[in-house]
Amino acid sequence: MLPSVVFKLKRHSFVLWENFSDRVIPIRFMKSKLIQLVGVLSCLVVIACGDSERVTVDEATVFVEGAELRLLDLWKESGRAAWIQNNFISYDTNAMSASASEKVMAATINLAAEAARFNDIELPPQLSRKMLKLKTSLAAVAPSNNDLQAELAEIMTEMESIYGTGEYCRPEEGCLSLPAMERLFGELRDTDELLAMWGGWRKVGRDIRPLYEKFVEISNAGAKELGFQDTGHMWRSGYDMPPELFVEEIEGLWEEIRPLYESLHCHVRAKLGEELGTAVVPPNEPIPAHLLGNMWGQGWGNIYDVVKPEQDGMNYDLTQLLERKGIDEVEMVRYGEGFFSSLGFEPLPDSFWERSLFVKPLDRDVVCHASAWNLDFRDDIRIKMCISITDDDFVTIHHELGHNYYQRAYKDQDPFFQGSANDGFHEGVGDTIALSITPEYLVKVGLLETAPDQRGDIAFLLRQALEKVVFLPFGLLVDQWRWDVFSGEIPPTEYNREWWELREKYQGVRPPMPRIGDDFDPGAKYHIPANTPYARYFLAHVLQFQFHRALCEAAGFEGSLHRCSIFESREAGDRLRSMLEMGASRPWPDALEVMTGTREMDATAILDYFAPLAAWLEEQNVDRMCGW
Ligand code: X8Z
Ligand code: ZN
Repeated sequence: MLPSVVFKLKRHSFVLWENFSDRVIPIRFMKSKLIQLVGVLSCLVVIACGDSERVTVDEATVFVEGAELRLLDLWKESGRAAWIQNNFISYDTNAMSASASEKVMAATINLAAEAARFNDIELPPQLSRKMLKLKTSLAAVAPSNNDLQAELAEIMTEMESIYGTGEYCRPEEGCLSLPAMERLFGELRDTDELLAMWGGWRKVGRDIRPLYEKFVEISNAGAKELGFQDTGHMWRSGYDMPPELFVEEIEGLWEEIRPLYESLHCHVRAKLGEELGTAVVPPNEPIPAHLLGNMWGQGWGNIYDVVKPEQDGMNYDLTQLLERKGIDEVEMVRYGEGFFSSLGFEPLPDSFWERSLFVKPLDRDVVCHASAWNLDFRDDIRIKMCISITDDDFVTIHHELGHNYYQRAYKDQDPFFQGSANDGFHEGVGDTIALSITPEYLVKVGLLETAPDQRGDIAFLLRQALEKVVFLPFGLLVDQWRWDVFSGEIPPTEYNREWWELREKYQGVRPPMPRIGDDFDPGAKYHIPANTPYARYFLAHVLQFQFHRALCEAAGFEGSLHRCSIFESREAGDRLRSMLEMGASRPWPDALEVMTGTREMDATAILDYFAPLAAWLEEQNVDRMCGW
C-alpha cells in the first residue's frame, strides 16, 4: 500500500497519498516537506528492493501482541504499586512503587529495542501505530542500564513524594497542607498573608531542584536510545504529525486566542489596581503572581468578586450553594455520575465507590493532586482527590470522571490503543461535561432555585473566562519551558529565570518577591515533579469548546453556546460515546471528525463561546493602556 500525506491548506485538508502514518502538515511546510518526502519515498524504494526478507509482517504482529500482553501485566502491577504509594506515602511504598516502575521501564526499553528489527519493513498502519505507542508509552525512560533505570525510577517517585508531603509552616499558626493553602489562596485578600504563603509553598521547589536536574539528564539519555532527540521530542512525537509541526500548531491556536486573553488581562489588572492601589498593581506592567486567587496563577476565578461588573445580575455562587445545602464530598461525585448517567452512560461500579479516595485522610500523607485511575484496564476505575466543597472542585470532579468514563469506553481496545486520540482529548472530556454546568442545569438538579436571566450572561462568561481563557497561556508555557529544558536550550543555571521569562511573556505576570539562588518555582507545580506532560491541558482547553459546540448541536440546542447544557441528551451521549470507544486506535483527526465533523483543532468554538464577553471587555478597556 502507498503511504499517505494529508496537507492542511488554510485549515482545509486534502489527501495526497493514502496511509503514510496519518500525518497532518500545514501548507507553510509543504515545500520543504515535499522535498523531504521525495527523499523518504526514495529510501522506501531502496528498502523495498533491498534485503528485507528476514522479518515479516506476521512476525511483527506476533511480536506486538506479545509486547502488549507483557506490558499490560507490568502496567497493572506498577499501577497498583503507584496507587498504594500515592495513598500512603512512606519510605517503603516509595521503594515498592519505584521498583515496579523500574520493571516497566526495563521491559519497555527492551521491547522497543527489539522492535527495531521491523524498522525496515512496511507495516500495516495499525501495526506501525502500535510500534510508535510502544516507544511513546512512558513519559520518561532511562537507557538500558539497570543502575540508571533504578536511579530514574527512584528519583521520579522521590520527587512526587516530596511534593505530596510538602507543606508551609508558620511559626505560630502551625503547618498548612497544599489543599488548605489552595483554599485560603482563593479566599484571602490580605496581600501580606498571600505573599508569605506564595513564597512559603515554593520552598518545595528548592528541595526538588537537584533531583530534577538528574532526572533531565537520565531521561534524555533514555529518549535518545529510543531514537528521539530528547524527552521533549519524545513527547511531541505523539500527535500524528511531525513534532516540529505540533509546536507550530499550538502556537497558531494561541495566536488566535491571545487578543481575548490580553483584553481580559487588561481588565483584571485595572480592577486589581482599583482595589489594591496602582503602587501594588502598576498599569502597563505584569501582574504580581500572588494576587490572582490561585497558587500558580493558572485560573483566576477566585478573584471574580474583585473584577465583576457593577450590576452583575449573577444571583449565585456555586461554592455557597454547595455549602448551604450541606453537600458532602461523596454527594459532589454523585452529581458528576448523575450527569454521565443522564447521557446514557452506565453508572459507576460499586468498586469505584469502595476504592476511590475522596477526602484527605488525617493520619497519613497522600498525593492530593486529583487523578483518575484504571487499575485493571477494564472496570476497576477510581479517582483520588482531596475534595474541598468548592465550585473549583465540583468542576474538577467532572474532569476526573471524564477520564474514568473514557477509560471504560475504550476497555475493549487492544492495550496499546487503550488511551485517548491524543492526550488533550483525555483531558478535555470531563471539562466538556462541566461546560454544561449552566445555571439552568443547577436548577434542574435542585442546587439553585432560579436561574438568572440574560442580564447575568456577562457575569457568567467573565467567571468562566477567568478559568478557561486565563488557563491557556499557562497551559502553553509549562511545556515551552520543559521542551527547552530537555533540549538543553535552558541550562540548569537558568531554570528559574527562564520560567519567569515565559510567565511574563505569555501570561503577563511577575514574581511578587525576588527569586534567588536555588529557587526552582516550576518544581512547586505538581506536573513538573510528577513529570506529567502539560501541552495536553492547553489542547483540552481548546478542544472542550469544539466538543461542547458539537454535542450541543447533537442535542438540538439552539442559542448562545454558553447557555447550552447537554444534560439528559441521549443524542449527545451517543455522539460522545462513539468517539470515546475509539480510544487511541485511530489518529486524532479521525476521532475529532467522529465527534465534531471537522478534522482540525481550531479556536473558533472558544471564541464563539466568549464573543459577548469579548465585546464587553473592549468597552471596559477603551480608556485603558493594555499590554505589559
Ligand atoms: O492536573 C489536572 C487535573 C488532573 S489530570 C486535575 N489539571 C491541570 C492542573 O491542575 O494544573 C486540570 C487542569 C490543568
Ligand atoms: Zn486530567
